[in-house]
Amino acid sequence: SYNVREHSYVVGGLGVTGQACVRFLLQHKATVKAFDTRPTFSAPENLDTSMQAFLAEKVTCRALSADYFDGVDTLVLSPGLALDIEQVELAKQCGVEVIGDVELFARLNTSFKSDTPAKRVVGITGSNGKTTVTLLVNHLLNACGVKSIEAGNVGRPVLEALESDADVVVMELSSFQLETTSSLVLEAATVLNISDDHLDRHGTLEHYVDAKHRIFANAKSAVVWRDGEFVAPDDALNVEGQANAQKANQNGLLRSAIEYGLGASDSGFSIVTMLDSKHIAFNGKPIIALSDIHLAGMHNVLNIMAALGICCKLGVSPDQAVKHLHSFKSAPHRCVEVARVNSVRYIDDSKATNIGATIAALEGISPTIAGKLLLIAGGDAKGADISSLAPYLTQYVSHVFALGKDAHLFAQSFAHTTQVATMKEAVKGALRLAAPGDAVLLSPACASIDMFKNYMHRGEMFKQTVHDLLDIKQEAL
Ligand code: UMA
Ligand code: ADP
Repeated sequence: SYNVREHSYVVGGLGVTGQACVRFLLQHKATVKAFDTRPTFSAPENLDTSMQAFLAEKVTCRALSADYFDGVDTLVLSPGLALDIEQVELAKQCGVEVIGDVELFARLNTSFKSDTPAKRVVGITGSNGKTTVTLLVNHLLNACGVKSIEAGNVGRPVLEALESDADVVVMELSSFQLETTSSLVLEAATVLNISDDHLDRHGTLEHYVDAKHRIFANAKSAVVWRDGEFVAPDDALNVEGQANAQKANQNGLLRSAIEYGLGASDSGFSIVTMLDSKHIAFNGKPIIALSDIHLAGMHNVLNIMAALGICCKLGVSPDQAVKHLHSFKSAPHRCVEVARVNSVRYIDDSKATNIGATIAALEGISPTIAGKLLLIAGGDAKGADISSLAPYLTQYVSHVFALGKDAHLFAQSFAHTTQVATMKEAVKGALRLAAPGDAVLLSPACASIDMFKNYMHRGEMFKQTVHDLLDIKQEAL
């Protein structure tokens, strides 16, 4: 069994993950010190005294000395830090094992408390929809009487979930977290979809798909989008992926998979038409009408199917789970209407930080509006090929207001583009063109960090600017 007291740790990076790791390791009396690569790193406020003492004494923000890893056996690396930075190179040269907090969770989950059984864990990854599906699974399970908690990329560090009293952990896993994970046992795993994202860090699509497919390595079952590319355990791109696929097959992963899609099928989830209305069906039997679903867009129908499939693998039947869909509130900044004035809708989809998400928003929203679609986009494209958006812009969008570092890429891809310097300029420009029936959509296809603190900040700035320019009083909402 794995005991943290028998190891000596370095925690790399002191964001949400790093702080949770330090707190956990200190509490369980492990030997630990930490580094952060930001010279400007400053300790957050309201820390307990042991954390304050730790931060004062045991944190290095300068270059690491050659003997820094002497006596250390494990580096727990934050997902925001890449595996090829010099600190990690040094650790490897010193024979130190590099893992992430999810791997630490995996090792501890089997042996953490002798009196409580290991938590059952399900894992959700993909380019888009992870948070939605994670929150939805968690909601449905709790509504059906299974004590579960959401954790991982969704925001709660996984070690906090380990110490919670939940029986099930619904884990959102980013490709960065999966890169440093090798022994996580999952009751069910899914790669929702794959589109260009984070290629600035993973280099190629092969590496990105590879990282995502690590989710299947120790999974007992898979939930698979029938029409998706690179989402099935045996649909990998290169040798490492193929080896994983073979291992997965030996584990019976494919045989036990639940498939889903928007076409017809007798097994898994599908769409059937009954009395002129479309329904989600499970094993051929209708379970809910699409008209009874309040989450906008067909991409959300896929998300719901994936969530129902995962619940199913934890013993909650789709019939039972589907009754609680209506009480699910989607997370903010994901295709949320923030104002409607003179029959113009203002929609915040700031969470669309890659091309796939923006395409889903365009396809999902355009059938629901009578007039034109005015798009505010741009930011840091993270190395993605913005020109691949061009056909969708041509089909759905009448004008783009492009912001940020990579605004020029939009201008190069789509003739009806105005490059703007601020959110205010973007909203003003859209207001000038908007007529009744139109929608103004913020769905950037890019990260926000070049101009905003994060995507939440960008979404709030959009809403605030819309409200200011339209003179909407907060109380009136
Ligand atoms: N950083 C440094 N030096 C350091 C440590 C961090 O420069 O020594 C920078 C990183 O480059 C990054 C930022 O600080 O820009 C945060 O990195 P981090 O590893 O400290 O991140 P955490 O605060 O620990 O948050 C992480 C996830 N963030 C990332 O993977 C970048 C959070 O996902 C997650 O909620 C949290 O762990 C809990 O598990 C956020 C995210 O943006 C929402 N994820 C990306 C995405 O969804 O696209 C992958
Ligand atoms: P993630 O956690 O993977 O970033 P979110 O659920 O936060 O996913 O959604 C991010 C963005 O992707 C939102 O703009 C949302 O509208 C869009 N989106 C959600 N589900 C899907 C899907 N299945 N396919 C494509 N885009 C999606």
